[in-house]
Amino acid sequence: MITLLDYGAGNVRSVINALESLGETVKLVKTAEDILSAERLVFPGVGAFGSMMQVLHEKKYVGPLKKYLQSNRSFLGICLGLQALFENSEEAPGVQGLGFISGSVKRFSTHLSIPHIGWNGLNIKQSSRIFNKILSDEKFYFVHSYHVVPDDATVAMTTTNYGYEFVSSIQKGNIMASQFHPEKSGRAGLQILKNFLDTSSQKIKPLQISKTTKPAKRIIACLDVRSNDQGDLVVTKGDQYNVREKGAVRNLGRPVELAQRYYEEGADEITFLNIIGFRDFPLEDMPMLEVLKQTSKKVFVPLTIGGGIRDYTDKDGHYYTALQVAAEYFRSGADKVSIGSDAVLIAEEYLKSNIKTGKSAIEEIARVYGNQAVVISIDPRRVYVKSPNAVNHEVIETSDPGPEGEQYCWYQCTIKGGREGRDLDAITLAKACEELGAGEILLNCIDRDGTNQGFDLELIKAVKNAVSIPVIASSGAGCVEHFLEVFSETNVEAALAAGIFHRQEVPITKVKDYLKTKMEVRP
Ligand code: 1PR
Repeated sequence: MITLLDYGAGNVRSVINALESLGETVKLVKTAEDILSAERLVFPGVGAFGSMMQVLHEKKYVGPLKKYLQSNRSFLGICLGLQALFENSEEAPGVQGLGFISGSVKRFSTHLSIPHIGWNGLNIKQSSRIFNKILSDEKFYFVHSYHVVPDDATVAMTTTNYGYEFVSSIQKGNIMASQFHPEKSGRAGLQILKNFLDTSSQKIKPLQISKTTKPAKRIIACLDVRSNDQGDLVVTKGDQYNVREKGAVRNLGRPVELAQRYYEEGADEITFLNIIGFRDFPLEDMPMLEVLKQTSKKVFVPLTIGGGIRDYTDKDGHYYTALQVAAEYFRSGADKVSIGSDAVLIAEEYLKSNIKTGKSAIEEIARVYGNQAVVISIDPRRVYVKSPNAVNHEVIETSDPGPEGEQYCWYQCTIKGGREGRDLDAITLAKACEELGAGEILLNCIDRDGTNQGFDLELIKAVKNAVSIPVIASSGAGCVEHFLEVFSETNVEAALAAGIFHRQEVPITKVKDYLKTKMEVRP
């Protein structure tokens, strides 16, 4: 039996699933007494430091947590559960943490994209049973904008490099805590959890003396999901967003099975897009929630879900906010939500006055679940123009001229799965969404989608250069060389593909094998 502290924000389901997959029974903390009587406690913090401490105070957990830590019983903090152990955080000035470790939590100050999202390595600084059977080139999943700075460097169990070296986990007696997410770090992460649970095992020597770790480029498998004409939920794939062939919706497999296959083949993340979510109310579309629940029991890498995340009034007149819709997805196992159509409408409204209301779906979900949990999915289409001043949009010069020899183009945002073009360009949308608090951009391209012709590098460069949050390049991957091209010619952190994986033309293992001698990828 292991006790887990869920204070109500974020995806604790994944931690529970990971522990249960290792044969543990998980007991959730319901009262302060549960903390005091626990023998092993896991604290997976998600969201923001200030709101976490507020909830811990409201539930009267702060005193019991401090007592538990002082008693030196087995403890594992994850992400914010590590940061909570410190005295304070730049994220919430004036708010006191648990103060178990002296030091503070600071925001990253680096030229690299913030949040630090993705897979990175560990420099082991303290021997610990937790590294049993962990290979030295293993990578772990990070997602954070802040990192801990202990006053006493000897508490560091590992460090990691992201622009500079930061402390990525600590160990003080039986208290361990990591900034990375073992529950989302595939096989290696499950091994770390297993080692934590096995309190009888011997300490082992450090595996690495000193090494500079590097963030890995991520390879993401995307599953476009919808019901086919028989009412079955299927993975489909379009050509330039048309998913029908001879009138019927293409059926490329079952969502949970395919997700599991991609996980086993080494996908660094899985994205589900409910491509007709804009039509229906997603909370009525229970199969999608079920897909997430089932997948998160078997797949231990980050899961993103998109489609239909917006405010909604159902047929009985009940009003649901986008935050409530997102909350349901997080509870079912999602780590991030992706907002498509609604992001365009939100940005249009925001750009009229440049005043943040704090009430848009982007702002609300980011406030509660953290910026890293909000991905903006952009569905742009190229529009050629004769001169850079022809339209009031961000226009780029293109080396791929239009049908009438046009040398310039802009990228028009669309909504409702490409069905409706808007008077907004992709670069302006990306910048506006970053200002509103989005943590990542999923950059599709309708012209390239399903064509196997390679990513639209001009679009990707233009958007990536306009924002400082991570960008996922999407649409058009046809061979392994296209991944090398997008990573060498642009600064994107991740590349996503669908068709080549579904049709088994290029398996993920082949992409990784090809890239591994040329750049940092997760093994
Ligand atoms: O607008 O918030 O309800 O979200 C709907 C989501 O569904 C959006 O993220 C939108 O991109 C997606 N979507 C809507 N219609 C389609 C369609 O195909 N008819 N799919 C669609 C978008 C694009 C990619 C695709 C890549 C890679 N799919 O994610 O997987 O282009 O494909 P490839 O490697 O085969 O070229 P909302």
